Amino acid sequence: MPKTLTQKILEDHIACETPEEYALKIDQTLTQDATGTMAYLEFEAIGLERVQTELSISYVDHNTLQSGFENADDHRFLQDIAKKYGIYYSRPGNGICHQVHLERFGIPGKTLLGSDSHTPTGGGIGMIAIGAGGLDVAAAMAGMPFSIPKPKVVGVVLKSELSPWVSAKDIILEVLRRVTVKGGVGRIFEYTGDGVRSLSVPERATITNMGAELGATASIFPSDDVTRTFLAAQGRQHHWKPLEADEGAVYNEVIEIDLSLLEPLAACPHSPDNIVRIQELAGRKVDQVLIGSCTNSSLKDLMMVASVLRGRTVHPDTSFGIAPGSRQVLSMLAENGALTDIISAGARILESACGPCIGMGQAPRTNAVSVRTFNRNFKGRSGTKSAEVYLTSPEVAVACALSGHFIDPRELGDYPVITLPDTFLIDDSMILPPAKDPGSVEVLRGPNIKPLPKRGPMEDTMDLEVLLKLQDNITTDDIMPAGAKILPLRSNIEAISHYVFSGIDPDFSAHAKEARSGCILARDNYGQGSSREHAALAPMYLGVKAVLARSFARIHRSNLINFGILPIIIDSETYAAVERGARIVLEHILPAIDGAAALDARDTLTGRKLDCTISLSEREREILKEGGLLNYIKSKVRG
Ligand code: MIC
Ligand code: SF4
Repeated sequence: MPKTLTQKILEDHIACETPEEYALKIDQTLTQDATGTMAYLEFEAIGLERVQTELSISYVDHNTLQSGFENADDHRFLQDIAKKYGIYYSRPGNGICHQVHLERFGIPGKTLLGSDSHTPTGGGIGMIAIGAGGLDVAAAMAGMPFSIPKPKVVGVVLKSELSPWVSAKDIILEVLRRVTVKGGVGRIFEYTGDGVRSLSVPERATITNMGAELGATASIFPSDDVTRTFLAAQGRQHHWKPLEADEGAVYNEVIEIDLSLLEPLAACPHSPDNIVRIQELAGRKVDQVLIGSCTNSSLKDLMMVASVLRGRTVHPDTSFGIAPGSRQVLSMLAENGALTDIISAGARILESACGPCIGMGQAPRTNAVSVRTFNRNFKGRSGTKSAEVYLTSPEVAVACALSGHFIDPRELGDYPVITLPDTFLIDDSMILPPAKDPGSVEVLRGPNIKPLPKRGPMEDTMDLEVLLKLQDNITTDDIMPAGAKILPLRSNIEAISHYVFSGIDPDFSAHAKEARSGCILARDNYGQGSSREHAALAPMYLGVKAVLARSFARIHRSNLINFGILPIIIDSETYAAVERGARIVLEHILPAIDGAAALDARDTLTGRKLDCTISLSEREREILKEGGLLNYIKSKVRG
């Protein structure tokens, strides 16, 4: 039976299998600082002396704006922990985790679990790379397999080639247009067809990166000659092996895209699937342009940008910033002179880090139109609530920066010819190896590093106040905002809990604490976006015990279970019948978790019986009964 590439890699990694799930052996893990501090506190709590993976690496790229001691304390802690437990440490300034991982560590055919939702970027090099909460990554570092619901495999057949000025970003925006931000849940997107050959590894990675915005478990490209060329340029040809789907492999669903018919596109505010053609926006004023992020900051992207900028100046009314994806990219731009073109054109050069993508600086002005090559444009994520953020390719972004308004980049004339060198600049001196003698490492913990909050075993009865009634597609940025002010508190749950849902209801935290035990009511795709487990952990700390929604985003649903919060499925009628402020009593929770009885749920204000179900895998049942994954792991270790 011919197999898909996804099937082949998954089968190579199955540690055990149930009718609903695969538990996968994880070869590599990555963390970034904003999720990493918690993940390593959790790894410490598991109590092992060394990580059990083939490779684990800790990147620092999110919290690099050091406006107080907090981030610097976290960096120190991460560096010591890495040294002690057998983890590589990529220092701040070395680049964005996904870009650096692709350049220096990704290996075709391997599995990668990362505490960042854009970990699937690694699919660009032929990995099954999956984003997860920090606790799941801690468990993987401890050698435990990682479970995923058996995915549907979607074959995305790319035909023909892109026209000039149309780029990889437009391919994934087209997929988002067709599939939407919830259409990828439970699926792995496997790219095939003759169009694949014309895309370089970083271009493929732009596409797999934004598979996260589809809600997909992962996205993957074959490992072919293009992959070999990329690895050879990185001095890692020995990591290459050919990998592709068998001829005649059958996919659960198929999407066909004729690349030659694509046009430059944009995702309009405030969702990555709100897609229009650039031509429909033409002429609208643009106040800010930012190029960078793990989606579009490779050498090729920035060489193209530099060559368009050469000899030109940014529009006087447009603020323009560029954050190269890695130190390698930045150094190579500096060496070949492209950086001078960028600087001369008036761009502000930002650190090789996430920066404005996660609201760390460069918040646009009030009511601004901001064009970004990033992957998320959720309301308020830029740091300015009234800003309108559009997501585009670097081609569109640079054209807008020069003209000061939306413009189809095809109006700029001939597309620049970019030839990339056969060998890239390799300097791993900012990647620190772990200590040979871990016993000698002392872990410094600044005052920002607070112990993990705990939760006891699951209760059988709950009396919950409905703290909020929300709509579809609530993001983890809505639940637990990021940005320069809040991100530094990621290792301090008490402090960060004050900001839970603060963009929606500034009194939420105080109110939830007062209510003692509460729940959230929502519609579809609750918890889309980031992998931040703080969006479950901080609500748990405030007494949130259940979320009642029509459906959940994959990573957030796992995070809820990992922290002992019940993910309860409701129908539209129940949603309509329950109001904010209502009290819901849940009874027979434990048998309901076991699947042995129905969950008994009542709205005590109206007396109405509510239609609520909990659908769980065997493993999830055990975790929830223990009150979360950490308790579960400890109970396993105790035997
Ligand atoms: C993001 O893009 O939202 C982040 C910041 O990278 C998050 C992780 C985090 O919240 O720390 C992600 O995508 O998982
Ligand atoms: Fe960083 Fe933005 Fe990528 Fe998240 S999406 S890892 S914040 S660059």
